[in-house]
Amino acid sequence: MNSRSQPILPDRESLPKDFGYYPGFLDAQAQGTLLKEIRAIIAAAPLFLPTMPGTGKPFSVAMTNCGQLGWVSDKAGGYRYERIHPDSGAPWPMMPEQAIAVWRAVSGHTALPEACLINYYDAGAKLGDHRDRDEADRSAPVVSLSLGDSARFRLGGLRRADKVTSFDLASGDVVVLGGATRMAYHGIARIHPGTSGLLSEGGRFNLTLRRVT
Ligand code: MD3
Ligand code: FE
Repeated sequence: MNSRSQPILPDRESLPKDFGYYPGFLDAQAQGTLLKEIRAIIAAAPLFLPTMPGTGKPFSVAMTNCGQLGWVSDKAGGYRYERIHPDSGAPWPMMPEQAIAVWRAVSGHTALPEACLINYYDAGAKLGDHRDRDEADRSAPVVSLSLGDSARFRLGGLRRADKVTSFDLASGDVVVLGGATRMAYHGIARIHPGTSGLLSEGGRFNLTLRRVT
């Protein structure tokens, strides 16, 4: 997709029943407000590049967190949740009330999120297919909010070999991964540069709200 072509939308019949898909859930004003909150979080807790357990190879996606717990990874310690930023040692900034309001509206879960991972994709960043298995509590859904350039999202099944459905996530879209889809393989194949004017620098933010403990 280039900035002139249309995003790929999912065939809604083919989506798993426990995949919640809310395209355009955040309007332009809500996206702008949330973006300001993200800018303030990054000023206090700068984006960092996690590294792979064992190899130390850096991710192409830059990350930071807000909330009580944040996801981190490095060569020696591997994937895990921590209460503090890996570089500054400071506690993570508070989760924006607006993000918590989205969780309340779509998660169907009474307990509030403990962690909010903020991913930043520049034009060349991608996230290989994986499952989210670093949370002790996998009964709660994961709620994802997209801001900025569209991204080609890949949703597979519980096994790596299962069929993959691909479609674009656009600025303002919210998706909810509950039930069986909570443990499905998924990834971001590519960013579609120039598809949103929200970020002056281009690229895409994704927020994932989670229960961890
Ligand atoms: C499907 N993030 O942070 S969000 C991640 O757009 C992650 O940054 C991607 O995968 C991103 O772990 C995808 C949508 C998402 C999040 C969690 C899922 C889809 C999921 C968990 C299970 C299945
Ligand atoms: Fe994931």
